[in-house]
Amino acid sequence: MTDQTRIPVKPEIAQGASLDAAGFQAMTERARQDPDGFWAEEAKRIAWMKPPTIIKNSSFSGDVQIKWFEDGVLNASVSCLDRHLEERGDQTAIIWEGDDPGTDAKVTYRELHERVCRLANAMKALGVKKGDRVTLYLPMIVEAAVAMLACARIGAVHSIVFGGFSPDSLSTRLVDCESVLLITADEGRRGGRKVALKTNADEALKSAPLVQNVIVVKNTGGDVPMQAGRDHWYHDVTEAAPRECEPEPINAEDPLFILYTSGSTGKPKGVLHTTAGYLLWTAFTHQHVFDYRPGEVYWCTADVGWVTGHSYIVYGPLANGATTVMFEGVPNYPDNSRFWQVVDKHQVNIFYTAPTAIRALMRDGEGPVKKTSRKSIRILGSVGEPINPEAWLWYYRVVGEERCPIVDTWWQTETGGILISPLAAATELKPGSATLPLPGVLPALVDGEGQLLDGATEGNLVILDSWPGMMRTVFRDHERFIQTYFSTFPGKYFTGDGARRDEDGYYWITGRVDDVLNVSGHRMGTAEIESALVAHPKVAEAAVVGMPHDIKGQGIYAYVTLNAGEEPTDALRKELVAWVRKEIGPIASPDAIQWAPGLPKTRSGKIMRRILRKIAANETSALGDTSTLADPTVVEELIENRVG
Ligand code: 6R9
Repeated sequence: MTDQTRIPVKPEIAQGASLDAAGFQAMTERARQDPDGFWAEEAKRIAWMKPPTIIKNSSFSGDVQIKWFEDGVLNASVSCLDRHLEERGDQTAIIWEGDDPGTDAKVTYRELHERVCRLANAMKALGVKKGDRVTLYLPMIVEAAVAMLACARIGAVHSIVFGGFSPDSLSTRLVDCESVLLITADEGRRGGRKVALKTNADEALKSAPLVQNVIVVKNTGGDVPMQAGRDHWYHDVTEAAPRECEPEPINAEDPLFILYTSGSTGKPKGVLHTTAGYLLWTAFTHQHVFDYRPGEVYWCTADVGWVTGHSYIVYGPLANGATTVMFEGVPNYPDNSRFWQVVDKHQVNIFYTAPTAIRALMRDGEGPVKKTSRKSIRILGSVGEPINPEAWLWYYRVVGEERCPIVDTWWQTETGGILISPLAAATELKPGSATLPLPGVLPALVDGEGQLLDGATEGNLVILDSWPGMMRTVFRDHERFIQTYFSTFPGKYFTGDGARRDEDGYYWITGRVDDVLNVSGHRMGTAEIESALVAHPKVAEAAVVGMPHDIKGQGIYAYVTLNAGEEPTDALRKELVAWVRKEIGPIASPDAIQWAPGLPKTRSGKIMRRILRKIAANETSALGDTSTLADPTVVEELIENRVG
């Protein structure tokens, strides 16, 4: 398989789609020629209280101001709930699938509306006002979506902290945005284990004095201490609250939420998204990228603690009146067939997951997939990291049985929603490529000096102008916003990613540019080498970093996880070096291969390369912040068995 492999849109997929290839082209053209006219028209997706007359007002230079629809007034929860009641009040809005296969629930739009209103009223009764920050530290339960929308209902700004984060991480985030209310649960469930949310929260609250109230969902029924005056049971406060709550009028540019994300330096940044542009972007992209059709069941396996959960479990799907699945569990519990069992059980039509999950499942072979039907699936999606062609093809052939297009969606917490991706019903696919920008998105590649590069080339991925869904600032640190995203290449938004563009204008994301290697003067994407390694039949996963090298400047250090049952021998090590030489060329030969039973990953599944670079460089005394690691013991093992 090469870059030349193409998978055209199948007629049965294009049939009846909201956007086919011609439609996509025409839309891209319209968005380019008359952005204001185009987005004014698209803004009709939103249920406005007062429609905007001003469309776009933004500048990537100087102070960097980004405003969309600035005189419009709306309430995001009305677009996600109220306006659906007449036509689809009794349609399922959320299918909840519990960690334990025996547990599930369906919530209609009408029920969701009532639950949101009750919690919104309960929050008001506790003194929460428009503009106040509310932190959510919840498992993947329906109440998480209810709490997000209840905040939106009263104009409070939610900040979700992933339920796997430590008390320390929670308290830093509570303090940074000065939250007045925390919504949590007694315990969460994941892979058959309990997660001590309330206990963690109590610990975090010791150093977050501004939090006045805590609302606690009784989820597992575990015994947890409740502090009188501060802690309130969710069921008590919501049962006592009225079932109707007038939506607060919100300006288009008022904040909807803050989400903390880590950069290459410093403490996590509070990425701030505002209301109208974000909502419009998630609805627009959810419809066209996945070709969502009314009545379909859509499942994004992310956690609401990450941006993917915000945009593509809650806001985008609900704004489109979709049926969205919320899964509390993990792909391998009770066994590694779980994803596909859930697909069959709820007859999922659109399935959206991460390459890390695909590679993990691929490691166990086809058996667990093949014993399920998966006939309901029409569209597959991928997000979070570059998907290597090997995993792409496995996903395509084994999971989708060559019937379903894969949309490889490139975007970031900062971008609010998908920017570069195939449209399921409109784009010819190339395995491993995120393909083309969506209408209204202007990506470009620049060299190290910021010079624009033309044609088929490789460079730093920047975006030239604003789109409605992008972040507006770093919460209370606009200077850091400018510094992080607009100072490397002045006047352009710098993504931090590198990409290649081929003759057809297709983008191939090569990974964070901080991971680009320079070996004997040759630039190389770590993803390229990883992809080659993973293509070897005995390799399950690989992570490649640069290491200091006397002669070459940088050498290639590869961490390799083998498939279950494979023996890590010296012969295999040699075989892999030869394999990479063959796949990419001699310049890509790994200088060191370390067998890695596991790789250090964040809880969202991203490999922490910073740590791998330090180990490769033998700088293990200064590993830096490891608090976001899913399993810190992995690091000790790697240090012990360092090569060289
Ligand atoms: C949505 C999300 C953003 C970073 C981004 C890039 C990587 C995400 C990708 C991808 C290649 C894709 N990334 N999707 N790389 N292909 N389809 O993941 O947001 O957690 O902020 O991460 O993830 O490196 O810069 P976030």
